[in-house]
Amino acid sequence: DGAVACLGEAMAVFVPEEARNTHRFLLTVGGAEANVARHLARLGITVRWLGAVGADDLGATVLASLRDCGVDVTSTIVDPSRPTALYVKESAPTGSRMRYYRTGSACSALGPELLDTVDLSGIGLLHLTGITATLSASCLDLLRVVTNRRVPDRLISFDVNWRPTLWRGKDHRVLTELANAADVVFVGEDEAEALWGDGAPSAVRTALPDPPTVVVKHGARGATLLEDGPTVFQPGLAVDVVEPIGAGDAFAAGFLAATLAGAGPRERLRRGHIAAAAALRSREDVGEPLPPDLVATLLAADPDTW
Ligand code: KDG
Repeated sequence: DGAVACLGEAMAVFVPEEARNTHRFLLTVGGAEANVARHLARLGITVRWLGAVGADDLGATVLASLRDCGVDVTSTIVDPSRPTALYVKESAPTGSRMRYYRTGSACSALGPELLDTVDLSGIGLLHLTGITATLSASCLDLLRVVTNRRVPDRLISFDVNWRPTLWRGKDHRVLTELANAADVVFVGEDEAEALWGDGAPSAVRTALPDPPTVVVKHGARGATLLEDGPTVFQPGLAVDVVEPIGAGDAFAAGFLAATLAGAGPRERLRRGHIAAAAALRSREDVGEPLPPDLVATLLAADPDTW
């Protein structure tokens, strides 16, 4: 079945109204897995979000945004005793910085018992990220159970999503373990360098020998696909970057949608870059998609002209 489920914390996000922080913020929506879900829905994929929000206005905003994009939110847990998570894109000398307000959030209370209440039959791909592993001990358990309880015909995709502030004081080796239990793994070169001391694709393969598909992202330079068969490098698109947070989620969605459609290696990477471009051009996590005629031109272009 082609349906996808994305499991992880969706968040309210305050984004500065202007490029320079004027102390006026726009209320938007983020959370890595929820971002992937929104991109996938816009690409025509049947997708469900698995997670929790508080019984509060921020939770209602999160759910409205997911619903508006076409994401199925009927499995959402609404927890009246905990708040919806929030983060703020603060301006910092090096660009935006994420400040989290998520301790004790509704999603942090999720655990393996979630699997007793949601029906995953019909789900052909389950998307997870390393962020969930940091939210609480029960969330880590949930990821462990999900990745151990493998079902034939259901792929698990895992974006490492290294977030050093969330891992402070915790043992991040579990990230490698979880990634190795997945079928498709996304990792940035910089993340690989932080985790394994080397971001080169060959070093990533040494750290992650098990997943059949590993994508190493080299920022604006491009991405490398490691699978059975030849290694494929696809340069990225030249984009006037407004704000980069969320681009990795968009990339994952574009790549996964193309994978589900049976596209070849280069097109899968290109679809990732095209989706990422939309996110890079917006201050929000998820931007407006590129116009379809531009997408068609980009897909048809020679790899070296990107
Ligand atoms: O990839 C974007 C995410 O980093 C952002 O939406 C917030 O989920 C988030 C996180 O935990 O960093």
